[in-house]
Amino acid sequence: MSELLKKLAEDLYNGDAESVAALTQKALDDGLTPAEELENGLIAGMNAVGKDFRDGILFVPEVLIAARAMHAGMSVLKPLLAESEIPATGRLVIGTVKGDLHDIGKNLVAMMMEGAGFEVHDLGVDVPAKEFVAAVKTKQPDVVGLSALLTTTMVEMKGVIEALRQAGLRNQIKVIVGGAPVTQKYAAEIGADGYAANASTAVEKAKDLLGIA
Ligand code: B1M
Repeated sequence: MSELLKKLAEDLYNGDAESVAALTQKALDDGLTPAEELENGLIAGMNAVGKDFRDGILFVPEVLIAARAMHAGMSVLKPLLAESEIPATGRLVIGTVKGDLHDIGKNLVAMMMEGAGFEVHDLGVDVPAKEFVAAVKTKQPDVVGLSALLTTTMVEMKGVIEALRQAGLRNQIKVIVGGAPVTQKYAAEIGADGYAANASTAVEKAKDLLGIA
């Protein structure tokens, strides 16, 4: 891995938002692709944060500062990830489920879907089932994307699918779920149409489900 990406990951870990934004831009200027920067710089740094958070070396305030640095890097990449020369291929409503405040992965999925030509309606974080139902009625999406990062909140996904069914909307949309604790097996159990492990496979899955090449 290049020294620049290593430094990017380190500065993200340390929560230096200004440097993360500058290095993300520098790496682009040096010819690195947004995907390389994401995987080996920003996400690598955030994975190190996650590990030390789990092990009690970092605490919520430090993680929040690292998340702010992640957002700073992502905002540099956003125009590139969301750049689309092709017309919209579908409409997506996306959100992080009720009780869950993690938005970095969900934002990445939203950016990459936009980049693939989807019209994206992002409902944000901590979104109750009834808000997903209301958005399906007003925005008429083809796909609903649900994100959850906690084992305690992933169960909310089932509630959203059930609420969509009760509102008579389930058959008119495809539901894709994702987030660190979510698996293909869990997606099948709760009756989602698809599971994606990361943002680029989310795009592939959505296109697949809609029959778009
Ligand atoms: Co939280 N947190 N957190 N946290 N946090 C995790 C998730 C945790 C694994 C950390 C750990 O212990 N190692 C752990 C969950 C344990 C569990 O449930 N099994 C945890 C915990 C416990 C908590 C709190 C409960 C801590 C506390 O308060 N004691 C608390 C809960 C708050 C709440 O939500 N109610 C909490 C709080 C926070 C912060 C607010 C401090 C901050 C979030 C800031 C923000 O998002 N704006 C935070 C962070 C940053 C993390 C870690 C470190 C990083 C998450 C992240 O952004 N990763 C995380 C540890 C980890 O995951 N390694 C952790 C980078 C991002 C690009 O990856 O989000 O996985 P990810 O998204 C990926 C894929 O999952 C997938 O694609 C994305 C791109 O590849 N994906 C989808 C995601 N959504 C998708 C949707 C799709 C398809 C794919 O289709 C629709």
